[in-house]
Amino acid sequence: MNDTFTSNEIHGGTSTEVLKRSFLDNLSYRQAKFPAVATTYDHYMALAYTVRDRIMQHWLQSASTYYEQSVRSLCYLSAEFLLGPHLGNNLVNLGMESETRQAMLELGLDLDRLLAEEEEPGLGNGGLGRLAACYLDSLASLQIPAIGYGIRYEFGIFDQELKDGWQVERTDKWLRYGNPWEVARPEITFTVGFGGSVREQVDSAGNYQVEWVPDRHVMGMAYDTLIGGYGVPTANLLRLWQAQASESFDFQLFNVGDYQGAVLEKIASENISKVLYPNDEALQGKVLRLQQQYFFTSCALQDMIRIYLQRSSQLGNLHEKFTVQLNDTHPAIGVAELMRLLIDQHAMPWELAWEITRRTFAYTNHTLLPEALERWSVELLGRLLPRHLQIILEINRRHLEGVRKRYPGDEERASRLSLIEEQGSRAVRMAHLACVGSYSINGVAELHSRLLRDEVLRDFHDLTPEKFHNVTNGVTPRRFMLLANPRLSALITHAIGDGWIRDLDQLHRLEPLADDAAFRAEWRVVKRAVKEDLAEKVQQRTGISVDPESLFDVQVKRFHEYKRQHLNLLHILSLYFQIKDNPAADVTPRTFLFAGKAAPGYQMAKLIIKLINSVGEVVNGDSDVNGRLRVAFFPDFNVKNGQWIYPAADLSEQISTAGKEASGTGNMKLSMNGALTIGTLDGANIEIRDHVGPENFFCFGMTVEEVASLQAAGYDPGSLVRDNADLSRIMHRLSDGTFSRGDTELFRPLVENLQYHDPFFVLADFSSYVERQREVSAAFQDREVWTQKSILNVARMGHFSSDRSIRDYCREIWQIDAIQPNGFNSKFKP
Ligand code: HBZ
Repeated sequence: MNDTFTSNEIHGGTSTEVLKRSFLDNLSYRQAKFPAVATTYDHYMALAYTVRDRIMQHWLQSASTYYEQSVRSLCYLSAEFLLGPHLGNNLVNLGMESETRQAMLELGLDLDRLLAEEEEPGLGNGGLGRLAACYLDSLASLQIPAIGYGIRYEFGIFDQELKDGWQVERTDKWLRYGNPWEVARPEITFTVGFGGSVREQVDSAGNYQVEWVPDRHVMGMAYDTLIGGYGVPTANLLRLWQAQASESFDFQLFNVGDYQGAVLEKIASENISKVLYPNDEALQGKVLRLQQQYFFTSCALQDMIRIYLQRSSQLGNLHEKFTVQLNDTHPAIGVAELMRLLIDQHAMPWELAWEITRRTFAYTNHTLLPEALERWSVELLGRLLPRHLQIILEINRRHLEGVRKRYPGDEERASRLSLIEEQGSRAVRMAHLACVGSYSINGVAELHSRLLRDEVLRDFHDLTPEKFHNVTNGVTPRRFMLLANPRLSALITHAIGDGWIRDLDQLHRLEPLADDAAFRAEWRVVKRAVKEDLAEKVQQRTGISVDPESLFDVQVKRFHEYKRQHLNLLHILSLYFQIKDNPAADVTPRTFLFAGKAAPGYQMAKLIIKLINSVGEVVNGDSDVNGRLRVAFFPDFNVKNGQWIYPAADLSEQISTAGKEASGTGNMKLSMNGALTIGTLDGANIEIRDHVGPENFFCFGMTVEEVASLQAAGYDPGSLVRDNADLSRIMHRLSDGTFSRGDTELFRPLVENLQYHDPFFVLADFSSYVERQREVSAAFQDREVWTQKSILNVARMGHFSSDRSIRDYCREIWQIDAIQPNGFNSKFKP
């Protein structure tokens, strides 16, 4: 071994010389390529390994410290982690971007080209999955001992393409060329059972015993991804489970000569982690989905118990060493699974097991939409997990016994609080299971938490008010400012130092600079440059040329009727017809940029995508418009593309029906990058407006209360169309073929839905929206005032860092402290 370098330096040093050497080593010994034949992808891989080794050093140190000190840890259980590309983020968090760029340069390579090679792990649908990823970043950055547990989907969220304006789904083969960021752990494998029956018997000592005999076993194997904190020597684990066929079972079939059967069995088992369900906010009730949920939750809990038993011989204090956060109800079956593990596998009495379980779990709700609240039919659950159904029914029996004692004679309340829905076919209400089995229940923005307390979970709030909390969501400024917007970050750091990156409240120090004309000019130079970058991408991806001087009006998020992308469209049409009436009209030039995926089975959402593209085709090509309005749909919205889009927005569209968006997090990413928001009083918009100041936020539309009273009074959208000439014309033109090459049927479902039902009150908020948009257009004409508002938005967004959210969780819910890894030998030495 060459003694010029210690192993720490080879794998941990960040000088240009050491980086070059490690990189070349990895190219040879891990990627097995010599320089003359190495491709750009090989270079990316070699660099990824080089960086991973450095995080690995931090992880070894963190893990050994956690072990020695037997610390209290968080387990974050989530069916989704929407991580986004690792390389750039890890370089930023390790503080080695410029050395790396230099090292690559000296080897004749361009770091940006290597960065572009990475296929992002799209293991999530949208906000919920991305929130989990932001929280992992903040947990590591705040040095909180934590493990993220989820599923290693072979196919993540589909890639979106557009064909003739329609969304087309393509499979996401992110693992095709290997994943340098993960470490396979074949030694960490657990067995998960499905189906079969429950046998009850009394043993020779007279003890009542229950044995679940599944008819099928699947193995879950761990794959670890290291999550390094920003500017600290801490790294935590994201442990994702992959399903594998259990060999013993295959062999049984194999031995009786049923080779086909054995192979089919193997395929069925491995299907469990095959693909992410691409539905957000809608129930599918598919058995494979329940298998996924139980599979990863069981593996996570078994792993947690394994880790606990390394340091302790009995499980009575499990809840003191671990707390488990349930990211929505997707892992809520864990309540029954922990009971089963403690009672059936570790011979614990019910009462003690229940005490531990109740003190272990905490539950975050992410939706108020009734159709998104998970319910599993009793029949299906009993077939797949008979022992768990039995446990759930016993939890419910005891729970309702308590309810009846507390509210004698109030049978209606008891049935509302039951874990079982009795109407129609019986179903287990997973949110109720999570509430009863947890010590904490939280919503993700103040309004959302209030609506949970007062409406959706009102009876639970009456029962156990002390369990209820709010933790408003946040996003990581490392990925969404520092990495996505290096120009703005450099300007901010130049003005106030770099303390804001770890303490986002320091952005407040920008406030006085909003009044500094020279600073405003620099701010505009940055905005202009990032808009040019985006304009180039838009041209590449859509063929549409957009003017960086125009107002960039951006709505990027999943497609859903409650998010009301079609309200935005109605405004575009209103402007368009204004120009058609008077081509000389004074309109503020705007680029309307949309991006987002629709669930493949959600026809209305897909039709809205088609309509955006159809309107774009007409508007963009109309010589009366003369380039003043541009409509572009940026395909395949994902983390990587988001990083291009967020920095370039002038206006952020957050226009959901009040009471429907639990929080929103794109609203935060856009405002942090200097966009002004046009938004309803929904989700975290309300808190954003409170922080940035109502004068720097364009608020419109009905409040939650107004929506409720309109609904109660009987809403008639048709009358709004009749009474509003602008709206009548738009609705008419949507159905007369103007935007559908003469086809009068194409958009009929959309138009009729609005005219006759309008479940999300699009038409009811139309006038208020258009009026506010007029103010936006006027405000954008005064660039000095606009810039001032943009600076104040950024200066006042510190509250929406995910670091603040994690601190809130630690203090109010988890009771976990930060830990410094000890004995560390690097520039990160604490
Ligand atoms: O969670 C979102 C909320 O809609 C959004 O308001 C909030 O900011 C965000 C983070 O708290 N919810 C989702 O993204 N939900 C899903 O993606 C989802 C995925 C699978 C499901 C159900 C919902 O089965």
